[in-house]
Amino acid sequence: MKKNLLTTILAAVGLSSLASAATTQEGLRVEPPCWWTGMETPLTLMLHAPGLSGAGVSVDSDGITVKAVHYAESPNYLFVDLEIADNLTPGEYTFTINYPDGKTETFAYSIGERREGSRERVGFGPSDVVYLLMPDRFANGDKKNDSSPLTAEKGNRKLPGGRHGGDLQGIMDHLDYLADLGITAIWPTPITLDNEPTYSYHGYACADYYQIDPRYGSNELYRSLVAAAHEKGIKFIQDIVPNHSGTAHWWYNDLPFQDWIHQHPTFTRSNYAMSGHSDPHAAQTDLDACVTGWFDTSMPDMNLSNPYCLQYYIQLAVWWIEYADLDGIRVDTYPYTRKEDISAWTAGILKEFPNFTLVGECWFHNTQQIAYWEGCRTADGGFKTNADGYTSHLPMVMDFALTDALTEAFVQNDNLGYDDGIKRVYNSVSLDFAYYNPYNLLTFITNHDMERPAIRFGTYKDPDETVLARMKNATTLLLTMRGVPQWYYGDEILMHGPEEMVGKGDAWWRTDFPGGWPGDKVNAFTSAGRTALQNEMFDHTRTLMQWRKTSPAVTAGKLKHFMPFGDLVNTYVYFRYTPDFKDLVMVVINNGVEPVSLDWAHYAEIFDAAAAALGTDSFTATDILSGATVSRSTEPLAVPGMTSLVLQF
Ligand SMILES: [Ca+2]
Ligand SMILES: [Ca+2]
Repeated sequence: MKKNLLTTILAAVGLSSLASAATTQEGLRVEPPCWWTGMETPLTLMLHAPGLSGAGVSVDSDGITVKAVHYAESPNYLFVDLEIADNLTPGEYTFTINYPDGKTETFAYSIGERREGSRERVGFGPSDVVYLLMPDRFANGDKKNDSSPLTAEKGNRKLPGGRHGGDLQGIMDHLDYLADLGITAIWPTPITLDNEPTYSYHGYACADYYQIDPRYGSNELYRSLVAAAHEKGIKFIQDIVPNHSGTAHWWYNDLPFQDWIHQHPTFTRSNYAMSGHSDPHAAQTDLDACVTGWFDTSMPDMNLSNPYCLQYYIQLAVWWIEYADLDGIRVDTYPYTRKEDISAWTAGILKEFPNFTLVGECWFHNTQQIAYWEGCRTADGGFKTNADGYTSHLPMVMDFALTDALTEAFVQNDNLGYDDGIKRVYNSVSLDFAYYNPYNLLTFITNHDMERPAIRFGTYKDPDETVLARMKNATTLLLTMRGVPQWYYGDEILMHGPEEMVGKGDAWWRTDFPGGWPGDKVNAFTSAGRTALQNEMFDHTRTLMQWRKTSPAVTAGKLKHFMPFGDLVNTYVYFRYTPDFKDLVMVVINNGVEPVSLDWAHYAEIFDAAAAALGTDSFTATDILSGATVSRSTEPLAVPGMTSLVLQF
């Protein structure tokens, strides 16, 4: 996205000081902390201070109209509906609160100028590779912020579930590493304040939606990081959780409304049964238990059926996109909110940013249930709608079914049943009819909630050649198959986690990237610091990620796949191609331990169509992985066991 640099700088300078002034003024909290002219989203300020109920609000500009003031059940809130004239001069305005007892109080509020082209920003998609990292575990660029006087949990790298000190500066310091690897987007797990007393590093129990956790940095540093990433051609995705907040959130002990969160006589956990949304036979009581139960004891469950709450969550997402210049949002626990409410939330964001990408975590094990949540735009300009009339408005969902399939497939290298081995992947992809756009699914080998592939494809011991071969094949699949590949930090070096952490939960697959901390004995950010095995994995990944950017067949082309069968029972062959066949890629993944021979004639339907389009029946390719030249001929194509070919014709 091209931007007017001067405008961006001026907006940044103008907003940074004012944004913090609005949130830190003694006794009064104002959210969102600033806003912009020319926004589609209606603006409702949430004011929080003792005794606000009954107060009036005025402002020193004809260009800003206080349309309505709403009181909450708590006496300490005001919700102020504002209308901002399109021609309002960007700047700082003074609002006056007139308390019922005659007292007055003023606060400054900044209405800035939007970034040029902000509304039209285009989100991430199939041309991208998304790098998922946990900021506490990737790199520690600032040891001074490992603990903060403002936060409860202090840094302690010895605790597997503790705060290890990774931060935004650490990401900033390794942008060159990431650009060299070939990723084009970064998705960090949540970076806003999580102030739980323990186990806060994951960030999913938010304590302040408008503040970057000080152990990660500041709002200003975050904005600088996104800008620096953009300079290197890397997009940025923010992880936002509209389903729940944290018990340490500032509003938890003074809720504006009793139904701001879902409350139960005693702690009630969600039944996690998200199937009720799409199940035509579901009992309402089961569905209610899913959407109103808490995800965990530290995570109050938000009620987006409360219109103020819904508006609050729409605004905060819009605010971060505009403030930080984002390219995407990853939505945690998407189906744990009532489906009408989460749909309204998503639609509210897309109203402001029609071409933006939100990807929802809809963690189901079968394709039909995942596809229910795909609510992408259709060719006629509407949104994909299910047979029962529901649309989520969600542009992208995650292909958990493919992850399940490949997890099983790549460890089955011998002695197969009919639907075993790589056939599992073929079978999963063959269900793509359920999607409106299967090319726009987020695909992944693993994420932060699953064991790493170096564990799943091997043992609890350190990875060996077998794990490497399986992981290379899985990587070839991920980076050439349809979809938007998402990569989990450290898999490029076969990160594994120590054996003593077996059975100790998710910290096992969230270990620190070696070399990310000052004084680390090993620095795997450099080839010199990696083992031979790690370098082979890194080079395989890097080669494919860098090449992928150059291949329209893979990033925008079609897919045709051939069933693993007969002598090729554990070999997956598929083609990616542009409609004009000018870019044609043949992928061969031999998941079996034995070498195989491919008969070119079996793939005649592709080569005949390409020959007709190109006016030649001579096809010579380069294997992107080995550099070898391969020509279609009457001789069979030999593929060694446990290897893959990526032939670009
Ligand atoms: Ca730090
Ligand atoms: Ca919920």
